[in-house]
Amino acid sequence: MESWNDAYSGEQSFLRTGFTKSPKDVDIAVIGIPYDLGTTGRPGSRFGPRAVREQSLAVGEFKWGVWPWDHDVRDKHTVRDLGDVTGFTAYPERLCPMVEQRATEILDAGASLLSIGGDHFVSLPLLRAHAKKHGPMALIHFDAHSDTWVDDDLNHGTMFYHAIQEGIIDTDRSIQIGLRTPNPDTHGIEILNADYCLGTPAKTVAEEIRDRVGDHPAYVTFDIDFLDPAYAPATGTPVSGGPNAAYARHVLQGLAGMNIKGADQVEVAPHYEGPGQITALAGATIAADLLYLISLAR
Ligand SMILES: [Mn+2]
Repeated sequence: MESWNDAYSGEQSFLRTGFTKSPKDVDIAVIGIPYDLGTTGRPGSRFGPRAVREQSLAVGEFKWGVWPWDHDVRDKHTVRDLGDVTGFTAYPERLCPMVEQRATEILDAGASLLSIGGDHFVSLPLLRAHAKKHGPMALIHFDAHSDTWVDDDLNHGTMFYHAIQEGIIDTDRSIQIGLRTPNPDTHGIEILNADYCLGTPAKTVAEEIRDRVGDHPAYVTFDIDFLDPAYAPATGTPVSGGPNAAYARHVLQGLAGMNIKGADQVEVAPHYEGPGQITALAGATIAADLLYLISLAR
């Protein structure tokens, strides 16, 4: 009799892809980064990777794949969960070197990388590792906030400013989607704000992202607060007036075939959930879509 692990039982690797330590012979590695010392508002996203992994067991329950993709990404590529990068809670200054080193190991082994945060600051060391391999990245950034505040502080509202200063983002090929907070300096990045998105079909937004990025090596970063708090209440800095989860997924699905080298899904802080773990469920679903985008680019 074929064994079947129900979503509520068994081990909790992302999409039940199985835990391993080494990136050897892995096509796409998934890591968690349980860090929230970069938050400026409500903390708690250190619990994000665990919550997203748990909900991913339901998202990935079907061996035919994730709706509406026409195949199972786990049949096409060897996907493994490499666990969490940890050991920096009392030493936040260790976060960047530790994450960059682990990401570099994974990329040097020939694997692609999907990361689960953690607050959004974790994208900085991840981008550093990707830029070392691919050169300055086109950033495709879903968020209610620009995260490009001009500030020497290293927090989850400034890391893309620092990435721009370091030259690891190609601003001419980068685009931010869903912004709905004051943003005095765009740094030359194209912005499709939340009001624009709400009046524009997802398909059109996806086409505009494609036009901006072209076939340049791209990194997708998805802050769960891109979604309206009705669909993602459990996050550090929610902002009303955003798109819903279906819209976000339609935009992501419209990016299939782009040259997406890596991605992260960040800012799920599960202790602010109401009933139903809807934020972590949205995070897990979007992370699965990101996995498909990385797979299709390989
Ligand atoms: Mn944000």
